[in-house]
Amino acid sequence: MTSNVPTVHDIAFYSNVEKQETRYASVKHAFSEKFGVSPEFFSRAPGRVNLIGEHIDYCHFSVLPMAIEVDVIAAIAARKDNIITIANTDGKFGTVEIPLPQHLGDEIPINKDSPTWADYFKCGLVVARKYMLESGNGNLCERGSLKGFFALFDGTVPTGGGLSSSAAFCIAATLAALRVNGVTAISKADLTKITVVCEHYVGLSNGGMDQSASINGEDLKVLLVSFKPELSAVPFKLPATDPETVFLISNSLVTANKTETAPQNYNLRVVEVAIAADIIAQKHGLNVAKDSNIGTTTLRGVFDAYFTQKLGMDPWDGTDIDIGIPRLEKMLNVIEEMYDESERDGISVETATRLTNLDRETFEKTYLSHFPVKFSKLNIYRRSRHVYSDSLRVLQTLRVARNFSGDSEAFLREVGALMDSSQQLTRDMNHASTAQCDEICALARKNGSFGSRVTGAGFGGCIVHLTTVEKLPQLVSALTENYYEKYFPRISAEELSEAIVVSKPAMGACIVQI
Ligand code: NG1
Ligand code: MG
Repeated sequence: MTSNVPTVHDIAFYSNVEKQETRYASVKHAFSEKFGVSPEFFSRAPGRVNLIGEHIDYCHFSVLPMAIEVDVIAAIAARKDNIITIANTDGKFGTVEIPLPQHLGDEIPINKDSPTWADYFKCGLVVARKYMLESGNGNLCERGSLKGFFALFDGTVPTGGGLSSSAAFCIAATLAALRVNGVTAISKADLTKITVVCEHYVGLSNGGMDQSASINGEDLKVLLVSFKPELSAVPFKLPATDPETVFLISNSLVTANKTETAPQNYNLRVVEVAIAADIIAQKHGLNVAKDSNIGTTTLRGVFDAYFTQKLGMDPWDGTDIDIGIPRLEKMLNVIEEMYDESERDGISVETATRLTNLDRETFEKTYLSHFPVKFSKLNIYRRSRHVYSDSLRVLQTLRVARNFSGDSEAFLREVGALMDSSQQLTRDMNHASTAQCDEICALARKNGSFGSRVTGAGFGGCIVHLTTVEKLPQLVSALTENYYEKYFPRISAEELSEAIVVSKPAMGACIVQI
């Protein structure tokens, strides 16, 4: 992760050349019409799909995502004053003027309560500015204040669909702000490090999977993203298969709003796994560093401590499959032994307070004050099972890839089965699926998918299917007839083509010179 962010001089690099050239030309034209000047460059960042390992990145277990071809691009031109004007080719996002702070110490205000698209943009601005001030990279320090610019965004990543449109947007915004302010090179590692916290500024306690995937994606390679001992993203090819493997992504067209204070809440998962980790630490007398997003221990932290402190084993670097698999299996037994029947369907705040050995006030301050969460019971047992089991599935997937014998059918069946059991967990243990998503998965499995699962945060959004080029037509027509035409009878051909996306692993974020 040390190379520079690639600069794409020739947009023919993209796989769908015609479509991309037309698209860039039309955004360029719209930019000149709107702002009366020509853009100087484009920043772009792709969406991502996660193949396996869900809701475990913020627990610091490794995940297997890939960047995809749909992306967010932004045409940019610097201005002389210090105002940023952002506009979008999609009329539902209004044009917004953002006056920039005049002094280095001034804050850029962000609305956490009901963030608009401009607030997401400001997240990119905040992290870009912080990076430039701390590293001295770029010419912000000499100038003292950020430079204004015009930006016209154009996105093909569906919003609220679990394909990380938000991460792609924040990264494209960050790259634009860096470049306008004189940063001509930044390592992928640094760009990842600064953008993983972008959405914390709009009140989302996300992990680092999406930004890692969007930035480190490479053509035809999936990524092993790890968080310990430090954030890393290793691109690799799934073993060559014949028939050709493809990932089909189908959008359930049910959108999730993760920051709402509904029980189907992303932040609540973050809180539940933090409490789960502290309960294990208490129960087993472990001394664990606090390193989660909300300043508590993580399920990965207590996992490592359990084996090193309690059983005296060597530390695990997080990638050794043969060490990780038996340890995760053991941890699942530990969880089984910790909770009796009455605690498995959720516990009250009183019980959780007792199990963490805290008083009520400290409990609330520690877990419930960072992000808005609403719940009737805390699902500690199920979330712990989910996290350790899905982390196990990631390693099992790597093992299947490592042990590839040349039998493609067997490979697809084995990986597919892991994706299917991950989906079951998502539904039963993490409660992050929906009836529609389950229906799509079942339908797909009967029609040419080797494995199907909700990808990303869930609560709606997209399903990723493992299939082959050969089986694609059957799968697409089954989904079209038995899902889209059934539930969305008025769906247009264009909407349908956006709802079903076939993607191979694609290239990560970059600046496009024009
Ligand atoms: P989505 O909802 O797909 O952007 C979210 C988190 C990830 C990860 C997944 C679940 C954000 C920006 N990202 O992804 O970090 O936790 O859910 O695996 O919220
Ligand atoms: Mg998102």
